[in-house]
Amino acid sequence: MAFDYAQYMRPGKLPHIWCPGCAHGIVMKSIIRAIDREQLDKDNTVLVSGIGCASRMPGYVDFNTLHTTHGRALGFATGVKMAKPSMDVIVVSGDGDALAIGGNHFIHSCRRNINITLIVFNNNIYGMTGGQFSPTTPHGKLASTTPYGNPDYAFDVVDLAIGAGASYVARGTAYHSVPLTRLIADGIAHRGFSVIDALCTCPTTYGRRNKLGSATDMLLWFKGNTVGKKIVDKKPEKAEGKIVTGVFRQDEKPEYCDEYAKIIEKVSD
Ligand SMILES: Cc1ncc(C[n+]2csc(CCOP(=O)(O)OP(=O)(O)O)c2C)c(N)n1
Repeated sequence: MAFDYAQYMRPGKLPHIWCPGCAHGIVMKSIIRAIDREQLDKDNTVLVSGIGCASRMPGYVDFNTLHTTHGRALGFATGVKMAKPSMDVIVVSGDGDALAIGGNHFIHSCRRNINITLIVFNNNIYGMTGGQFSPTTPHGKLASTTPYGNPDYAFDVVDLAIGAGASYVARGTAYHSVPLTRLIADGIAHRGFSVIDALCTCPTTYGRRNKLGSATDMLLWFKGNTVGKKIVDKKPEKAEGKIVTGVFRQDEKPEYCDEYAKIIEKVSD
């Protein structure tokens, strides 16, 4: 039987604002399926975003949702989680939202290991504001603010999250939406801060300017240019020139709200 997305959608909110060919909708569907897979209670689930195209998702789905300020989604989510640790808190963020203006919240959330799942809709660009370069725009690529090629080097979201202390770190792509669902579901199930780098596409403000072909071509690029971590673990040479996908870290580590509760108990005696 076909999966019933409608049970998770807020009535009357579609059509969405995403451009034709935008992959954000695919990532949204993977998140919904992951939530369903983990059998989260809609009334006990909180979806928090900042601002951007990716950050429109809370407007469409029927959870407790917060559409906050640019870069501050993790700050708001941390407040929610600390006030109501029993709630399942999920954050959706663009690469600009999560790693430029929100970069500080990103690294400190990783460091704290608070039990929140962050999905970065990584389309390599500021989509909503017309294609300015972001911290994940590759070196040399064109953006409205780097018309002669980006002189910066991109963050590797996985390396950054691991370095900052996140206890579950994974990368998937919008082309591989079924494995992406599994990566997100495992991130939700993990007790600690989970980061899923969801590679997706912005044909309108990034693809066109960089002559990457149609929306379909951009998605198919992921098929030919990624390799699974399990394959690379056996044959490291397979990673040559490819983006590696899969689970990069999955460690047990004390969780922030648990540690905070212990302190409250200790000082309340
Ligand atoms: C404090 C603040 N600075 C700048 C903006 C303008 N702004 C809105 S969305 C955005 C970037 C969005 O890019 P990203 O987070 O990568 O998400 P995408 O739109 O690509 O999904 C910016 C700079 C803002 N709304 N608030």
